[in-house]
Amino acid sequence: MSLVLHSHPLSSYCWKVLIALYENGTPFEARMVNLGDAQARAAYAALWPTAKIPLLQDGDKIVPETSIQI
Ligand SMILES: N[C@@H](CCC(=O)N[C@@H](CS)C(=O)NCC(=O)O)C(=O)O
Repeated sequence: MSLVLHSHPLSSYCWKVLIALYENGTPFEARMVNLGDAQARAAYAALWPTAKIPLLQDGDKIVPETSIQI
């Protein structure tokens, strides 16, 4: 199953994880999260209650916190 990175292009925390994924050549699907949109934020908070980005998803497994993701 492929990795999904929930992120936003303007978030430097997301860049931190992207750098590691690109450096390792790890395949992933990028999904943009728009935390400024109430509906999108609520949908994302259902996945991860703190609604912080980025979030790495590996099937049913959710990995928060950039240092852990790397
Ligand atoms: N300690 C977290 C920090 C993540 C974080 O603060 N992300 C910011 C974006 S750069 C965020 O989600 N801000 C939205 C909010 O706090 O509502 C990590 O390393 O993943």
